[in-house]
Amino acid sequence: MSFTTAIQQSLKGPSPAFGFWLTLPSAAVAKTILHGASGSSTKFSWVLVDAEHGLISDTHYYELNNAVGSEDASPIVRVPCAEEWMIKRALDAGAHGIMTPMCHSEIDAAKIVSWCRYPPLGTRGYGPMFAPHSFPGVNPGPEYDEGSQQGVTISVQIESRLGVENVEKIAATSGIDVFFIGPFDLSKQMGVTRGGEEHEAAIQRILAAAHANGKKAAIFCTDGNDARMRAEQGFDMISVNTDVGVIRAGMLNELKTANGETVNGGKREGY
Ligand code: 3PY
Ligand code: MG
Repeated sequence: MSFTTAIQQSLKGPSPAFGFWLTLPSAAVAKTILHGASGSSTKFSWVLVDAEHGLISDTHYYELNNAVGSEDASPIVRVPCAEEWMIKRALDAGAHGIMTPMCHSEIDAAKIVSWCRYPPLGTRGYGPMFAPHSFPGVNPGPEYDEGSQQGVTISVQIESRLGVENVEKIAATSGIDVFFIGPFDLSKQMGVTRGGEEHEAAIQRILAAAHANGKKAAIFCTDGNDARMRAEQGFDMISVNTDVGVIRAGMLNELKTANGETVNGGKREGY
């Protein structure tokens, strides 16, 4: 069995790799969304397991990674910050990919790649007793050890003014697979309006830099319309919505309908 993941397969396909944000430490929520999506013309190929802002921590990684992996989707763990030990813990618990917030330079990017790979390619410490469990068909030992060297998807978030200024250099860093835009932080860190001209110019600069270097560009969206617009712009990987965003909006809309109010599906302002 060759080492392959749902996200890597999906990124090779003709349409964007759609995923969603998991902020609740619940395998049941993840599986409720993923399971039995076969009737649909598209499916989620990845789930962002959010240990930066979500209620998820290190102790939840193993169960969540296995739940997502068992549904033919890839768990990608967003670690709280770009540190070697945090990335190691996520990978050892079976993440198919990692995401790090706030990548500001090519020096940051090169370190992150090194932390994801065993020597001689990098400095990842060895001990993947549990990592293969979330990779269907991948055996412990050489199959995981060798396959994961290139098979783990490495994403860095560009979401600061410095990150945008350095994005062409960061995008040229070998080993980073995906440049993931965090639009909320990007607007706050740049001190510009989200959705305004400067914000959008920065987003387009990141997209262009990724593609000019043969890399994938990804973005966080707040609903399906936002996601469709980014798909039409050529983004390769798109987060459509969050678990809590959908639960809250869905429940409030049902309440409005029950109360005889019009439901217009308006865009929300936050996560
Ligand atoms: C941001 O918008 O800042 C993100 O990191 C997406 O979650
Ligand atoms: Mg962010």
